[in-house]
Amino acid sequence: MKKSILTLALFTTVSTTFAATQDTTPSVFTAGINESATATQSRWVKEFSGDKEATSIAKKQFVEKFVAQYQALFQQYKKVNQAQFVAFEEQQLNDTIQAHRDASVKQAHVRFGVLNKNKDDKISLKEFQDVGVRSFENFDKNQDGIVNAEDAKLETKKSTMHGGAMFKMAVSIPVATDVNSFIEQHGQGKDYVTLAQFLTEREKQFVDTDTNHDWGLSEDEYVTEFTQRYDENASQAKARLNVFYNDRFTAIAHGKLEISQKDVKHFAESLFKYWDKNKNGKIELGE
Ligand SMILES: [Ca+2]
Ligand SMILES: [Ca+2]
Ligand SMILES: [Ca+2]
Repeated sequence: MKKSILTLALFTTVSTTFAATQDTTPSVFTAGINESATATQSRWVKEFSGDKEATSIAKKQFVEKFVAQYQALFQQYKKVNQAQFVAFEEQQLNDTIQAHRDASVKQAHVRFGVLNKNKDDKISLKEFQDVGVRSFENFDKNQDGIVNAEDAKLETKKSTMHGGAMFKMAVSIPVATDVNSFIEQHGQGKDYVTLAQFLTEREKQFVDTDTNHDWGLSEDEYVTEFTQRYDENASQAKARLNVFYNDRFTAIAHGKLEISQKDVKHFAESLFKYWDKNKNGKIELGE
C-alpha cells in the first residue's frame, strides 16, 4: 500500500512550476530535478515517507530510505566505483522513463480523441484553436484578452506545494498550471500573453505538426509530434542527470575511488542536515 502511493507520486505527470523561484541549493543536495527548494523538501517528506499526506520525516527514516535506493547495487558489489554507481543510477532512470513514456504516449492518444471533437479522423485547425481559446480563458481571469499580473492576483491559490502527488518527473513536458507559468511559457520573454499571440503560436504548432499539409492532424501526426518532443526532453534530462550522478558520487566518495554502503549513509546524513534547516531532527514542509 505504502509502496503504491510512492509509485503514484513518482509517475504523476503533473508538472508544477513553483513560482519561478531560482534556488541556491547546491546541486548535490537536490534530487537532481529542476525544481524549487520547497518542492524538493516536499519530495523528501512525501516520497521518502511513502505517504502523500505526510508533513514531516524523521532523520532515521530519511537516511534508511536514501540508503535503500542503492540496496541492489551494494548487493552486487561491496565496493562501488564511479562508473558502476553512475550506470546503476542510469539504469533506474531508464526504467522509470520507459514506463513514463509508455503512459504519456497513451495519454496523447486520449488527448487526440478529446481535441477531435466531431470524431472524424482528424483534428481541424478550428478544433485545435477552440481548445486553445478555452485554455487561455482559464488563465485570463478578468477576461480582458490578455494574461498578465492582474490575472495572477485574481488567481485562487491552490496549494500545490503541500498537495499530494504533484511531483515533477525527471522528464516532463512543461504544462502551465497557473498564470505565472502560463506567462513564462508563452510570453516569449515578456510579462504578458495576448490571445492573438497565443493563437498565433498555436497555429504555428499546428502547421508544424501537420506533416502532410492537409490542414488536419491525423492521430498519427498528433502522437508522433508529442513523442518526438518527449524524446528530446528525455535526452536532455538524461544528459543533465549524468552530470548529477557523477557529482553525487563525488560528494559521497570524498576523494575515494570506491564507496561502500556506509559512505552512502554518511552522505544521507549530511543531506538530512542540510534540509533540516531548523535543526529539530525532522524535515518539515515549509521549514
Ligand atoms: Ca475533427
Ligand atoms: Ca486578463
Ligand atoms: Ca495532416
